[in-house]
Amino acid sequence: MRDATPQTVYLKDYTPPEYLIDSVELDFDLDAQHTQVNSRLTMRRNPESAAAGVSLVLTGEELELISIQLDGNPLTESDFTINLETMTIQQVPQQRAFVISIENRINPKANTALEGLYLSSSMLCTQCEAQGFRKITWFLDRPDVMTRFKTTLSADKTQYPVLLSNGNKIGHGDLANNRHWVSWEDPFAKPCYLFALVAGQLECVSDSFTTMSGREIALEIFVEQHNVDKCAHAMQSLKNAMRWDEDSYGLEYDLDLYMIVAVDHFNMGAMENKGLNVFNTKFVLARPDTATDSDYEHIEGVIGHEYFHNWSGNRVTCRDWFQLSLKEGFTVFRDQQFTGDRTSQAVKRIQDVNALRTRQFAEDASPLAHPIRPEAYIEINNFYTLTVYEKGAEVVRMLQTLLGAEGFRKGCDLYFQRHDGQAVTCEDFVNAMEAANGVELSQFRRWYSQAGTPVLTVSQHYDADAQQLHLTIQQSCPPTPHQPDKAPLHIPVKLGLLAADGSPATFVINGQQQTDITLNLTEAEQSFVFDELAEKPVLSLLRGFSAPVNLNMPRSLEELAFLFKHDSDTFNRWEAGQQLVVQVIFGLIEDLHNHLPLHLNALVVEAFHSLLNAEADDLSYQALLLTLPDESYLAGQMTVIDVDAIHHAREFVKTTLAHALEDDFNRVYLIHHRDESGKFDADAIGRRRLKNACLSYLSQLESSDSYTLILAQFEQAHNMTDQMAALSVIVNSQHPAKASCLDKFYQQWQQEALVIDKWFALQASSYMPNTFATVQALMQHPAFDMKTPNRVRALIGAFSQANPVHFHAKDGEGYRFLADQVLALNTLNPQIASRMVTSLAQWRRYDKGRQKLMKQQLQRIVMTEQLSKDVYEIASKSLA
Ligand code: 0A1
Ligand code: ZN
Repeated sequence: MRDATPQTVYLKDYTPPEYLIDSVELDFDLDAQHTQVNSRLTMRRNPESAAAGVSLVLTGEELELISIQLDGNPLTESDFTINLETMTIQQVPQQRAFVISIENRINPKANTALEGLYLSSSMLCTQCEAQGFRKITWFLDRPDVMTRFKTTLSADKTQYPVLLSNGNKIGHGDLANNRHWVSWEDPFAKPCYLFALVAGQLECVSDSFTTMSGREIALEIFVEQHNVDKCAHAMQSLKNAMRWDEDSYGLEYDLDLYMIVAVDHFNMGAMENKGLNVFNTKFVLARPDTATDSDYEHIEGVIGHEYFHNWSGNRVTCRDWFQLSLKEGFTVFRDQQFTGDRTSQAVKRIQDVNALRTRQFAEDASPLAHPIRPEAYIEINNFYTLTVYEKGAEVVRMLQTLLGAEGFRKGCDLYFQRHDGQAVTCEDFVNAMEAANGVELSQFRRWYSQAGTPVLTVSQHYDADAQQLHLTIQQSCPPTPHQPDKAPLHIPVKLGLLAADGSPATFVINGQQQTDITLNLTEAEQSFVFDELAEKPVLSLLRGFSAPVNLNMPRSLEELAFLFKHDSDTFNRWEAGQQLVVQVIFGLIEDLHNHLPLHLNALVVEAFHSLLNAEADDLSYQALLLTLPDESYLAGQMTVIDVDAIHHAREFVKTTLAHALEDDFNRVYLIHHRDESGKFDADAIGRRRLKNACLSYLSQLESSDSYTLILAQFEQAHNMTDQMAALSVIVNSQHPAKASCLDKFYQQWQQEALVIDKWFALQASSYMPNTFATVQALMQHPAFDMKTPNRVRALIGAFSQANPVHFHAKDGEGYRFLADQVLALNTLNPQIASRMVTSLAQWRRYDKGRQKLMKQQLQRIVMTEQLSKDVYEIASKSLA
């Protein structure tokens, strides 16, 4: 909990560490409530540090000191001082190495913040990123202090038969009183945020992988016994990731052992601790009847992400936490490429852009906006954001676009070669890209320091006499906190032109004949001329979403329908369909505001009709083409967000399409409906996606035929994708069997925590009336638990982040409810509490009435005593 004024940490204040820790020996005497940690730090002064002074400041929080020695001599009260977050030893040797030995005690069971050493179910585990190691023992808890770790764990043999830490197992043995010990040594120096230990009754699923140089790596996944049958997919994913990193980046695994442990209680998705990843069970466990196709994909993606960190994060790590995007943006980019290669690049790109535009763009447009390399923070855990991760990945993708795949790879090779074993900065990454390619990227660097989503305003003019297309693009970027004015960015803009028959149009630019091009936008306004165009072309701009920007380009519905049919760029074809519907929905919202009757433009019906009757080879892509823009995306496009009108207009479009194209939806549903449970190839997944997209439209009919079809799917499904798809449309309709289906589902799956999370989330995000009462009732459900982050996210998170209509109820009950839960979570788990506050951050985007109600709750939160730094930072910045 915070003291009176939480301190802000600034990037500009960075100085190298005054001391280094060359090696550490850690001994843990493990117990759920009384764990003793003995550490032996071999240290020396850092020759790179310019600081004067002979004292040593170690970080430590919530630790009970037993003893401390310097070079074997006990220190007394006058030799050191301890406050909330530090221990200062008055004097340490300056000219030679010295050893600090500390004994301290911690209580894992009392640790509900899930940072440091904690208890998850009956298992002990650690989470040290970003600054959790200081809750284990006093240390130099900063990523630029890299240390060789040797760790010995001792514990009761019955309760904790498995004892794991980083690196290689170097010894084990029995002790008195049914206890035993295991020693581990990690040969690679690492920052302490990559330290991990796990102890518990765990089963091991094992396999092996032969690397490109022929080394055999043991692969081990540790889970509780009842989950042993849900590890096969994670194991296969790990092997796929290892092979992919060799093939795509030439990067090989370095230890002889790679371990993954799945835990029920985890604040995030997973953690890349060296050789010992700790995962949220959500991203490991899968069986066809318990996990959906999307779950399967996410598992492979997260397993890949953590594995890729072994190079982009561990072998080359961050100098300080402001550089977080150095490892996260790059690693997200790598996992996106991996998933695209494993599934469909077209589909993956659309999913990623959709998530970026609905969620990261909202962050960029809020008081919490920050550059991918932030300049200040109060609590670093608040900066594991969509901006650092997802926008960070877009910045890396732009580098690849600008340098080409080969040039980018050369840059990566140089980066890993130059910096292996070092803690470096985003600047070092860009420097390597420049040096490997002989280019200059100074303007591009602004992407690291400027926040906000740029807007490109586009105008075009076709000159028939000159057979030329003139294109003018202006760039601007709205003000963000502490950044009222923005300098122009270097923005790669990919484009192509279409001829009247839909085929690619050839054009001449800079004397070269082409069918597509990447323009380098560097000025506030720039014009481009495309020659030798005998007829007026249709512009397909920002292909593949080549930069994370908003486009302001007037286009007719006819032009969008044309691109939706013909664009050869899969992203822009999907995007044209989205923008077509967006424009139509905004027209409907205006009609609603003017109390006019609603009519759906025939162009939309026609576009969907021909889509449903066209041949398609990527069915997952086809399903995306059929999916209407999310309500949160639509909200992001409105000056004053009107959640009710958005919902009403979107539902109107969906229902009207369902009535107009009922036969098509039924036919396509039946073509693809078959039982292929257990099959996860692209075709089977695509068939399920397309079929379930049709089912979702058919459910809008609220007819006895549609009820029968949906219920049959629910009852006959042998895979979670189909069962969930059916239950989801049942919950969001007036289906007469709703209550019994929900009940049946619960009875069927009550032993499977991850499936019960889905059951909570589905109900919390329902648009149907009475949802708020349901949410309140679910808070009292015996299966609800505030100490389990997955459950909190499933109920409180889904309600506040995925249910705009009910969360933003006019009377403010949703806001009050959220603030109540934030305050309850504040003491239990500040990280989860502060994540929940972010739903209120966008308060300025709503009408005056809602603004007032949201602001009231933020103020109520800020005024609360004993507020954690995490919650204080988000709530106070939201109000600023
Ligand atoms: N580095 C991990 C994410 C992570 C960050 C913080 C955590 O605890 C506060 C846990 C995990 C990743 O990117 O996967
Ligand atoms: Zn990561």
